[in-house]
Amino acid sequence: MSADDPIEPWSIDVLTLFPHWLQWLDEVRPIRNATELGLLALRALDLREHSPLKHRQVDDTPYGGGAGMVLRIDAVVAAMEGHYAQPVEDTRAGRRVVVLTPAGRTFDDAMAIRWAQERRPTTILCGRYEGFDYRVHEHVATEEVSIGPYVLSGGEVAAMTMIDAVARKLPGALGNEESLSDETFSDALDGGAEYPHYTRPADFRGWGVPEILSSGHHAEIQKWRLEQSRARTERNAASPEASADATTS
Ligand code: 6GU
Repeated sequence: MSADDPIEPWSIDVLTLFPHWLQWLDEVRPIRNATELGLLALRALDLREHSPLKHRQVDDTPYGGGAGMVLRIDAVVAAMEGHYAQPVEDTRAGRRVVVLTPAGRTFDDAMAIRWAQERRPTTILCGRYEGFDYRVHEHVATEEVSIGPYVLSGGEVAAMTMIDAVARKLPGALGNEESLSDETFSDALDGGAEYPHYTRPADFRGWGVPEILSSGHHAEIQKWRLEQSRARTERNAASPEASADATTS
């Protein structure tokens, strides 16, 4: 396949009890660009829609007792088979099926880059309550992913976070491709923090702009930016107290 061959849009489906929450994504500029360029096809699918149970029930009390409710395996499989019109095994063989959980592997920039390169059709399962019956992880999902070391009330915000991060990696999603190569985590900055940016006015309430930026010495400016990036990376890797001190001085 040559680079000029038309490519299928990358399909990302989010299975959730609250499909309308995902509407936020439609207004995010890089995601809109990727969609309009035919690179991305996003859908929010209703987890309740195909429930075989009375009142479209999807959750139940946990075996073994304990607090909260657990999302049922039969409801999840019914939703998957209803939406994809094929056995869940076939969907699992053809798509990346991500179950969102704070106990999963932490999503990072390297993962975003890999996903955006592979463009493997993806389904993201959003849990609520105590999460999914573990058979969803064992027999439906291909991987467990978290967005960081804290617990959210559900997976929807995590799904939107990940989709935002991957969509902006697609070619043409950002107006200006340079913004990708020089941003935080990029190789150009050794994986570190982005350098600070300033714009007019040059003086605001006595708060100035580093003089070097108006010097016109491009090599010097590059050097300054790299130094700033390194210092900022170190500062924010240190204790929260040290970071707060450095940014509020
Ligand atoms: Cl993916 N889900 C939930 N519920 N909490 C999280 C998370 C995911 N990632 C970090 N915290």
